[in-house]
Amino acid sequence: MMDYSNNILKDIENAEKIYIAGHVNPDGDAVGAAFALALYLKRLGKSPRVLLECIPDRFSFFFGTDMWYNGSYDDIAPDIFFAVDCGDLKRLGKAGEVFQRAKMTYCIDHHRTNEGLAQVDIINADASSASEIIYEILKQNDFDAEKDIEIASNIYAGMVFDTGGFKHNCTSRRTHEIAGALVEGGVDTSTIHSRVLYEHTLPQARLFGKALCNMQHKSGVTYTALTTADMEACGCTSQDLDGIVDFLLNLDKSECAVLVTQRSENTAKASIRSKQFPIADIVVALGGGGHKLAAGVTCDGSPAEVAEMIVEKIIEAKS
Ligand SMILES: [Mn+2]
Repeated sequence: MMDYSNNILKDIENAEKIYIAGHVNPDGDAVGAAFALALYLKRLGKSPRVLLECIPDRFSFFFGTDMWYNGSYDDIAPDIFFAVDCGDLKRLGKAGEVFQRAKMTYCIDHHRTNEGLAQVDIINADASSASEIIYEILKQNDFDAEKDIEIASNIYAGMVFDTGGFKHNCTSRRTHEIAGALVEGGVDTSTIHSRVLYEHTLPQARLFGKALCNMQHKSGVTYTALTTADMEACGCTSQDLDGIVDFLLNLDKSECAVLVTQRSENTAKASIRSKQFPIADIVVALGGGGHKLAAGVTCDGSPAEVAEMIVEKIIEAKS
């Protein structure tokens, strides 16, 4: 097991203004890890605030979301800033400015492409999720997350999200051991799995249908593109895309899958997944980041153009 013991407790003890932030368009791991850490700091007598650009509705069940700070970032000058589940300063969005002003910075992350961005980097690309790393940090500082149902539930939900329900190859024996301890601690596993992975709204189902209508396949790569107009027609935003790219990847003919969605007039974000072929290098070369088999990048162009460009690069690289 990686040794996470460092001066974190001393740094926390000496700090008053503590801020925690996750990546933009926060997913279940970013929300879970951020609020698990925030609750831990609260148990230590601190009053941390969490900076996330939003808390998507389906993650509103996480504990501690009253610590979400939704005011102006202008005057915030943290004693400590924790970036969690974020492999790249750009991905902090406007919280990145707050990061720059912090006296002390920590990064707690598991993205393989993270080369370090804080004064103290706690990065383990072998961990399933940032939430799993939070569990280990607490454990090595003599705090048993499984004995605190709120922290335990947040960590469990973050792990479930990033592992796709303990299915993706980032799931290790240790991931299952931690999950086991959290289950023993009483987390409501079936509700968490449903909320994090399976519950969808009607608009999301319509968007899913649109994505499948637009689907194409070329040389082992299944891909689809959605414009802002597509999303609006279904009553959706870019927060409603979960599950689409994984569905494309699970098709029998898919070695890789690409979902491209429009983000502005002339930019589109690609989410790329692979069953085996490593895609991180292709994505990093385009200015993005992620993991060996799951990564993302924002590029100039229409969704269709960006999709064709990335699909060509994947086909070229794997042939
Ligand atoms: Mn993550």
